[in-house]
Amino acid sequence: MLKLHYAPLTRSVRIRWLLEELELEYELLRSEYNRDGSRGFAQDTPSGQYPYIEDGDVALSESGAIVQYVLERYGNGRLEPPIGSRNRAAYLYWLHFAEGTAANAINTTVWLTVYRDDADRHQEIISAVRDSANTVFGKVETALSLQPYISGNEFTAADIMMGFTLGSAKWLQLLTDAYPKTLEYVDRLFARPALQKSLS
Ligand SMILES: N[C@@H](CCC(=O)N[C@@H](CS)C(=O)NCC(=O)O)C(=O)O
Repeated sequence: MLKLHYAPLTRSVRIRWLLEELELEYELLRSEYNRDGSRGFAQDTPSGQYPYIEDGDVALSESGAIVQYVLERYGNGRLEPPIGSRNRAAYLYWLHFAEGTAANAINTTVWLTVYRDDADRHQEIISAVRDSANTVFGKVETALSLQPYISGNEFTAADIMMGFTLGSAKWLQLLTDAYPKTLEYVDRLFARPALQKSLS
């Protein structure tokens, strides 16, 4: 059975959410997040980070890679548009945009405001990060003005990747009511039973 190394409020929520949406059986190896921000890779998992999975002789980290692996192995076509279909490119874009681009602003904000207590000495960086986050939210708002989910009319794993990122942005008060469609989208995603279960 697939094992998920999980700590609350980390990116491992994405994987638990995915597994719950797919109604797969899995073993949850739960521990608390080590808040020692003085170094990276400080977590109690084989990779030093969350999430991390073990599935037979496969071991994997990186939430985007894990999402793709789980869908390939257990998805049976669920939660992603088929290869070659109209929405596939948009799906891949948002699936990777979450960690490749959108997470940068979130990571820097967490670093400066959660792990350090001298944010007031870094106002220039904080302001640049806010601009970059607003560009991200602008792109999301535009996508959601065309369709209910990030890459089309259906809920997919790209919503799982982006939902965690945008939920973090809301929690950090980076995502404001200047982006009403994005806020409504985040609330809609957070109302899903599979995500609610993954937060406990
Ligand atoms: N891009 C990676 C980021 C992994 C990551 O930074 N995980 C955080 C938790 S959300 C972590 O474990 N950080 C602790 C550390 O590096 O010590 C992913 O999407 O999995």
